Amino acid sequence: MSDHERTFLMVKPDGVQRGIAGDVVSRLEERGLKLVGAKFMQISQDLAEQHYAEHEDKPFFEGLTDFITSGPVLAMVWEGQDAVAQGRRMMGATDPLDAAPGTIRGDYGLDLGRNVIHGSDTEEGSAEREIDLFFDDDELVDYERVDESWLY
Ligand code: RTP
Ligand code: MG
Repeated sequence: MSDHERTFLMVKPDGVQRGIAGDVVSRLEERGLKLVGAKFMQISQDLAEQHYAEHEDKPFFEGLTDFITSGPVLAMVWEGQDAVAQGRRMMGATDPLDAAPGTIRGDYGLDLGRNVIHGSDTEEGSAEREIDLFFDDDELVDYERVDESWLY
């Protein structure tokens, strides 16, 4: 268990266009994760290919990078107890059809491509790699949330 673990979570272009970004932020805040970095941005082709490098040999790679660069995203770093695994639980399964109601993808996802949110997976080093790819160290903010004594 890790108290102050960090994860990279991102509202994808479909989530931004459909006005769900605020709800995603609310859910993560209410769960007790702490926002330490956020950037509303347009992902370049180069960044998309680096971000999804693990999928570069898959048949869906081109569609995936086209989609993630198709409009602005809200890239974020969240911190908290077991933040990586908690983020994945709150996102739900990759395919919204399989995602449980109550998860972000289960409640809002349209299909396998338009599944609203990206989150670092639990593989060792994934979150650190993605945080470094999207954020400089000085873009992450160190502060205490007022309810922090309840969270840890
Ligand atoms: P993400 O990386 O976006 O958070 O999603 P994930 O970990 O749940 O799923 P991953 O296996 O990493 O796949 C990345 C994204 O690629 C799309 N995908 N398409 N056509 C297909 O078979 C297929 N499989 C995956 C999904 O949009 C998934 O979010
Ligand atoms: Mg993934």
